[in-house]
Amino acid sequence: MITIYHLNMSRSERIIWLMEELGLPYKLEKFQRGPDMLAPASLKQVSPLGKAPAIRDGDTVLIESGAIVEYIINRHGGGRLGVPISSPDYPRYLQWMHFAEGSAMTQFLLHLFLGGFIPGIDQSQPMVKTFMARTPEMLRFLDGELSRSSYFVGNSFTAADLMMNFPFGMLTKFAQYDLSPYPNIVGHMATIAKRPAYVKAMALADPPA
Ligand SMILES: N[C@@H](CCC(=O)N[C@@H](CS)C(=O)NCC(=O)O)C(=O)O
Repeated sequence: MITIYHLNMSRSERIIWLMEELGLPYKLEKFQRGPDMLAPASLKQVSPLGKAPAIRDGDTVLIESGAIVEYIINRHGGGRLGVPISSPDYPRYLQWMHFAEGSAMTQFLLHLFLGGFIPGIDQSQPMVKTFMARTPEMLRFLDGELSRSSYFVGNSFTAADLMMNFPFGMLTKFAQYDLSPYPNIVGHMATIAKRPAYVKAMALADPPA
């Protein structure tokens, strides 16, 4: 059985959610962020860099959420929630699967850190302004992409939606970013929030205090 090493308020919610979507059994080991919001040192016992998510499947330990999602879908999920290479939707699927961490999280974390999470950043610096302005630019682009369909790929929910949901949640919850000017993104988040597997996974990932 797969063990998920989960850190509260973190990307490891994706893996719990995926297992719930696929109806696969798993064991959950929880780690709690400290007052500094960092992971506890004990997470390094399973994940060399001390980050979440990590999973163990027999002798295999995997880190990196996108890789974990693809691994579970292909090795344990019979390809469900993935898109086959032969499908015309495959290129878009691949793009959004990687965009979530490679581009969206990179930009949104920069926004969080430059935008006040790290005290003392000079907001008037041209480079800071440039990087901050890239957030609405990216959101406009993503909102436009979601104007074609409620989902990132085709007309049904795939793992690409599961990957892309966390960056939006991170912006609203951590950076208190107002997404209301982007109705298609807000609509995407609302559609996702109705999924029973999502509701169950979020309650397990971050139970109310
Ligand atoms: N790209 C990695 C990022 C992993 C990562 O940075 N995880 C964060 C939680 S969202 C973490 O463990 N942070 C704790 C820390 O930095 O101390 C992935 O998607 O798995």
